[in-house]
Amino acid sequence: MSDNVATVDATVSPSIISYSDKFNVAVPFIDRHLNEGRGDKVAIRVHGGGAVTYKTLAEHVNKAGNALINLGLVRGDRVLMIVKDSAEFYYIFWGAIKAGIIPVPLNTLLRAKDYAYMIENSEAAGILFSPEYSSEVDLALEKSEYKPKITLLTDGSSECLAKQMLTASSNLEAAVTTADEDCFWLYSSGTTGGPKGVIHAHKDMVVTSQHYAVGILGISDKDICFSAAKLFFAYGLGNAMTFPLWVGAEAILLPGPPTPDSCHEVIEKYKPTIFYGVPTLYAAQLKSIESKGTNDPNLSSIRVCTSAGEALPPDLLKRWVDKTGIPLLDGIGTTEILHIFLSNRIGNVKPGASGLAVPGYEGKVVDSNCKEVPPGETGDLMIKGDSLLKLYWRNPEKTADSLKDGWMYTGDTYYQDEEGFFFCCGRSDDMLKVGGIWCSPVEIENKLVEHPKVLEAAIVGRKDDEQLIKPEAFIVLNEPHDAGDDLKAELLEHCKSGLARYKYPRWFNFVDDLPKTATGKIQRFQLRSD
Ligand code: 3UK
Repeated sequence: MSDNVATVDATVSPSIISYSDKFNVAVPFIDRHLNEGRGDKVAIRVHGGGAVTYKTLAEHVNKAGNALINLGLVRGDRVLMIVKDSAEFYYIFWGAIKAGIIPVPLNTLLRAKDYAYMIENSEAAGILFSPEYSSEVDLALEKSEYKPKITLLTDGSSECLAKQMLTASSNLEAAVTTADEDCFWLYSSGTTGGPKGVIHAHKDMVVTSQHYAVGILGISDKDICFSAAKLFFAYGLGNAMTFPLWVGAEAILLPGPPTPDSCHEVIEKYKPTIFYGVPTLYAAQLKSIESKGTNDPNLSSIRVCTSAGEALPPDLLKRWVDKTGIPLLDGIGTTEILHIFLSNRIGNVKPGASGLAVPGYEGKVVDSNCKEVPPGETGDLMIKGDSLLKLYWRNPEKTADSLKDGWMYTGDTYYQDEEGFFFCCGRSDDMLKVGGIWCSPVEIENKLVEHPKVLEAAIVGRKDDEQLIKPEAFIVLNEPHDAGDDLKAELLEHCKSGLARYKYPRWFNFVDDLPKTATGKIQRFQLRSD
C-alpha cells in the first residue's frame, strides 16, 4: 500500500477502514483531491469573501505549514488557534497537521482568563488569532505565566501569518506519522477544574467522516455544506470542514455570528444541500419565519438538516418539519468522541430520541456497576468506537475514570426503548448546554460571588418557552434588603461583562439560603423547577 492512504470497504456495514503504516491525515483530506482531478472544484466559499478551489487550498495548506516551520515550530508543538470561520482556519489547521505540529482550535467566544488557562495548560509553542480577538488574547498573554514562542495574527498586520505565507514555499512533504499518533486537540469543559485538553489521533477524522457523514447523511461530492455551528466546535469542525473535505464537497463559511437572518441569507445565496444547526437556532429561525408571514426564506436547496449540542425538543422538531418539509435529524456527539455517534436517520426519525447507534459505534446504558440495564431503565450512557480520544492531556485520573475497556462514559443519563432508540434524560453532572455550548454552573456562580453584594450563588438549568435550557440564578445577598430589580440589572451587567456572552443568567431569584449537603456542597438539583 502507498503511504498516507485510508482504504474503506463500504460493501459491509459498518464500513471497514484500514490505514497505511505511514499515515498523515492531511494527505487524504487535502492532497488526494488533486490526484482525483478535483483541483478546479470549489472547496470553500466564504460569505462576503471569495471562493477557494481544492488546488488553492492544497497550496495554501503547504504555505501555512511551511510558515509555521519557518517561524520555528517543530513537530509535536501545540499551536492554539483563536480563528474565526475563514479559509485561514483550514490553512492553519491542515498546514500544522501536515507538518506534524498539533493545532488546538479554541472557542472564539471565550474570555482572557479562559485563554490564559489554556496557554498555561497546553504549554503551547504558538498562538494564532484573528484580529477580532486581539484584545482578549493580549490580556490572556499578560495574565499567563507561560509565554508561547510565537504569537501572531492570522492577517491584517505587517507581521501576520498571511504575510509569512506569501514567501513560504507551496511544497511541503507530509511529516511521517501514523494513524494512531497525536494529531490535534480540542478543549472540553467540566463542572469542576479547568477545561481539559482532548487529544485526537490522525485516524479520528476519517472515522467520523466515513461513519456519520457518509453512513448517515449520505454525503457526496455533490453536496454543499453549511454549518451554523462554528469550526472550533467538534460539531462544526466535522460539519463544515472534515465532512466536505473527505468526499470533495463544498463548504460555505459564515465568518460572523449565526443569526436566523444571516443563516437564511447564506442559505438563499449559496444553496447548501446540508444544513447543520443547534436547537436554539432552529427555534429562533422558526420564530423569525413565523413572524415574517408570507416572505418565508427559500430553504428548498436543503435535503437534510442536523441538530446536535443539546436535546432537540419533539415539539420543535415537529414545527420545523411541518413548516419546511425538510428532514431534521437529532444526534448526539461529544468532543471526546469527536462527532455524532447516536443519530436519527433520514426516513427513520423518532421525535424526542437521539436516535440509534451510528454504524461503527456501539452504545449501552449501564448501572453504577457498569452493568447494562434493560430497555426502559435509566443509566449512564457508554459508547465504543474508533474515534474516541486517546487521553486527556496531563489528567490520568480523568482519563481512567472516563475510559473503561475501550468504552467511554459520556456523562449523560439515557434510556433505550425496545427498538434500540436512545432517549436523553440530562447530564449526570450539573453541567448545562446553552445554545449547544458548555456552561459550567460553577463558573457563573464564581462570577456572581465576585460582586460585593453577593454572599452565595447557585446556577441551575431552567427550560425557556421553547423547552430549551438556560441558566437561572439563585442568590443569597449579604444584605437581604438590597434585593430588587435594580440589583438584578446590575448583576446581569456584571455577568455579561466578565463571562462568555451566552453564559449570563436569564432569571435571577433572591433567596435566604441555598440547599446544601452535610459537607457544604450546593444541591443544585433541589433548585431545579422541573
Ligand atoms: C450534550 C446532547 C442531548 C451531551 C457535539 C455533535 O455537543 C457536542 O460536543 P460537546 O463536547 O458536548 C457533548 C455533550 O453535549 N449533547 C450533545 N448533543 C446532544 N444532548 N441530545 C443531543 N443531540 O451532554 C453531550 O455529552 O460540546 C455535538 C458533534 C460533535 C460534538 N462534539
